[in-house]
Amino acid sequence: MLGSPQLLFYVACFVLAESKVANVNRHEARKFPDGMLLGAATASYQVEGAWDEDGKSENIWDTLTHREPCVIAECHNGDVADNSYHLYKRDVEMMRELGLDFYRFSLSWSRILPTSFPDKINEKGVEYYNNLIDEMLKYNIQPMVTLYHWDLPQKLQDMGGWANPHIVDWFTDYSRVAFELFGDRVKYWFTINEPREVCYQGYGSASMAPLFTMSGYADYICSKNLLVAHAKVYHMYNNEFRPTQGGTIGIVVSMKWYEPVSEEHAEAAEDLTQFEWGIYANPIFSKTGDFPQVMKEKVAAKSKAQGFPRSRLPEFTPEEIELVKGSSDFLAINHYTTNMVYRNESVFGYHASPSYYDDIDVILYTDSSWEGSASPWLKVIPWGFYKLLTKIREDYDNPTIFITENGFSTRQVLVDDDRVSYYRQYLDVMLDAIEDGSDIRVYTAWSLMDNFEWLQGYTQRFGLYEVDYESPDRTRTPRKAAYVYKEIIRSRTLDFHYEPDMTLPLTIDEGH
Ligand code: GBE
Repeated sequence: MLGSPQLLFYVACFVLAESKVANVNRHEARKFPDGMLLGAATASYQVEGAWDEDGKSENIWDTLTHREPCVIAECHNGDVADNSYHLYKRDVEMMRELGLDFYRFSLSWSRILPTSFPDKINEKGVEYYNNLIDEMLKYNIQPMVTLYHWDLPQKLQDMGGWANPHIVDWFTDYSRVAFELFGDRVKYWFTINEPREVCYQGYGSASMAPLFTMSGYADYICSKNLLVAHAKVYHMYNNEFRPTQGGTIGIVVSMKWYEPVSEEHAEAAEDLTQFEWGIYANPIFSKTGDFPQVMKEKVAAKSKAQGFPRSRLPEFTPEEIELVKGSSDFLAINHYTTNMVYRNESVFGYHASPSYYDDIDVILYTDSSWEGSASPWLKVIPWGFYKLLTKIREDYDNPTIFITENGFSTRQVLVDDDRVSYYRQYLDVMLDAIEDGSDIRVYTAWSLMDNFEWLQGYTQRFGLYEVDYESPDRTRTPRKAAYVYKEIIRSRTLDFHYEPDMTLPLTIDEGH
């Protein structure tokens, strides 16, 4: 019977018809919910340049890139970067070309407070941010401001940076100045961008400034201080500024999805999740607060076996647990990609000990069959984003979510079909999660334009606009993804079939 050509014909017709239906459904144009805000982001050190102009003092990225220029790809640095300090009007023009609802940027601490402290406020630095904010507001583009996106004043680093508990006061004092100066016009605040990258990459794995390698010690101390500093600033805003300024404030956490290689590795994936971002989400968004239980237990057990008199993971006092719990109006997520995870005998002794990854006892990797980008770590796995959003909805009682970064890297190229495809697929599953009930209010493309990609310099490009680093005026040119994103924002619709005409310039629409 199986051999019957007639039956095979029917089966084939059925399969074709079904797959066509599935495809059409998948690619039907989809509306974004009313009120959803669509924008793009950058960060101070990555775009501003003007590293020593008008009274700005040095931060840890200035120091790193000058002291050890060639730890950065092609010995690049952010001395000029996109020169946004001087070209902010062009930046706002691009925001208008795209029709952005908002623009997320960060403040340079050492530009506003050259001594690191509020004893002296640098008028010129303040003027730059006032100009940028006012220019945006003129065209109804909301500023969303990150207080700290990795460029710590060098003096504070010399005093231990995030490993010194006094950072709580330093960060609170600086943040108060920012609220006082800009809070009349800025209604969306983010305290700290990506604590994991600040603490683990900065103090543990030497992959961000200040390039320390004290994994399993300094990274944990940093995490605790950072959470307390964040919470103090949250409560300060709440008590001293929200009553008159009426804005909203929260923390930005980088979250990958961790997929177990099979069901038997589910626990390994969950453990890793708790170490990687539960460490920041649990103290703020769980009902109990505090570091995740599994993390406390694992680090305490390892520390004991290693002969330490106490856990290498510092403890919160009961007051600190209460202070940190609930200290965010929303959960802001930066999401890019997914990793596979497993745990078997081969993991024991695999990582240096003591260290952060040795405490977790897992191995992670990206599958070689996955579609890649210009960044080795960034693979295109939209289903991971969907699973992540589902987990957050379930674990933390459906918090309000802002997607504060999502994006894809290429080399220099204007027709960036792979970036277009990435954005469409990730937005598509985000809309699936919203349909399932996730409360997602904000979506942010990383990035408005190419910029200084940290240790990768200008070799990996995330921009909707390409930046020409050979030209003195850092010419910005819209990529295909810019045309596509503009149409998404204009129509409030995700349409996989839209093809822009790139022979036409990307111009400012009426009303923008
Ligand atoms: C964001 O971090 C940052 O907020 C933004 O500043 C940055 O430009 C953007 O991502 C694009 O990278 O070889 O696997 O060890 C790991 C996202 C590099 C989180 C990539 C650093 C993901 C943290 C390199 N990761 N990133 S490796």
